[in-house]
Amino acid sequence: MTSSQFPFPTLPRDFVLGAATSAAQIEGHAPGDGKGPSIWDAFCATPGKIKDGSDISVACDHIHRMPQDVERMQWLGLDAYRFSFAWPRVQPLGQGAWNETGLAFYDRLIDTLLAAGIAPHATLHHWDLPQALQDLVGGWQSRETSRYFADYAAEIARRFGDRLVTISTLNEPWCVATLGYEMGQFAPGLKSRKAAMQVSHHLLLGHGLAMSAMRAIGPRSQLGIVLNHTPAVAAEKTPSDLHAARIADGLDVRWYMDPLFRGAYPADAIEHLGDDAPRIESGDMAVIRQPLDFLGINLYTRNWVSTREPKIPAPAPHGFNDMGWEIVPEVLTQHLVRLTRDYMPPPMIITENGMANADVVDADGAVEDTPRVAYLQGHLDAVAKALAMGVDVRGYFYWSLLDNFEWDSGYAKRFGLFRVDYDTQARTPKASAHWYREFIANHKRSR
Ligand code: GBH
Repeated sequence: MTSSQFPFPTLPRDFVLGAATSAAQIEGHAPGDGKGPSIWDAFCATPGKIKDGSDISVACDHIHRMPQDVERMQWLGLDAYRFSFAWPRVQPLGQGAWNETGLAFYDRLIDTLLAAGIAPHATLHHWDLPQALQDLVGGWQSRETSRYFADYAAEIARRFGDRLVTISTLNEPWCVATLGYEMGQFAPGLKSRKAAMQVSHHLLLGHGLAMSAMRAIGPRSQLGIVLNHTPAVAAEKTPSDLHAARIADGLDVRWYMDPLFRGAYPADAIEHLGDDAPRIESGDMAVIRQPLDFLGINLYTRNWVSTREPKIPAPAPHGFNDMGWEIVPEVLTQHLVRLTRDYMPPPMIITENGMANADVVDADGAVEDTPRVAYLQGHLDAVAKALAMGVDVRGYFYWSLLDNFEWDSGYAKRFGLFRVDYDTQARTPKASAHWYREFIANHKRSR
């Protein structure tokens, strides 16, 4: 994979280049180590929920292969690695006793990263809620969970706040609420918009309570949140498409950004929701709106909104990924500019960006994934363009380091820089890994 075909974008000297994973998607189980079940274990055990019928009991077996996986990060030359703590590994019931064996794993992971010169960036909740909280109080449908989450956050800040560079409270609350409680596509699999919107509020409340609890500990880590944004674009400039795109934006981008930065849910979205709007107690919005040290943005694609029948298809000059998501690198530039203009956010980090690809393994075992190289190059270039326009973005984490458990798609969709053979657990760097490695080496030379 040559740099002449995919030229290296120029980024600032101190720009952080990394890769990301999450606990439920890579760790797997180590029987007898005290980890409690999460709602994703239960969801995987429900027939028909995971497309290939798989589960997360082994995944990438990272729990047993962590040191070698850190060596792979070192081979890539990563500045930083973003991982998540599995709440039920740390605190099996989501309240009460801490699991020292689970905490010791993350302690080793962080020290191994630091010894390798890789900055650890952690997320507290990447969707694997302790099943006990789901059973006991209905998970995020209850405000109790927001309070338990803050206790857990404080414990992590207390134990690891001297070594973690950043701590993000939540990963993608939109996915948790909407995909988990409205669409039934993710755990716990409910199908109620009313429940989903209440959940979104409790997630934000949990974020706010966790921020306060962690600030009280005074960790050295920067504290923030990670949001996923799928910018909505009207297919035609008709009142109907423009209105639909506006509502989609209100329920995705503004639903989370407005409470965090303006202290209120967007009025048009509240009106659109009617009876499904969440119940808010006095003081909640002040808890949610507190200064963030950084804002993590996950961006994969845009939302092409067409209300005409049949729908106007997305133009997709760069095609679609293996999930069927349109590839539109320029949306990343446009969206970073828009967030800066509308919210004056703290420094931003691209905490996820990547693509699933039906990778081709050659006869000699090499993994050919040119579309991923193009995606990576295109989006790093989009970040460089946003920087040139004055946006404050400090880092980029490719999703994902490894092929892994892609939630309801099981193991069928591959986002990794490394291919994982799930029979042998062998990892093979793809062409994109070689390109990213050369790009990072080139970038470091220019420092
Ligand atoms: C992330 O979610 C997750 O954080 C990560 O765990 C996951 O593995 C990764 O992405 C890949 O899925 O409008 O139909 O074109 C991203 C979730 C992806 C949700 C894009 C909205 C829009 C699809 N978002 N999606 S569409």
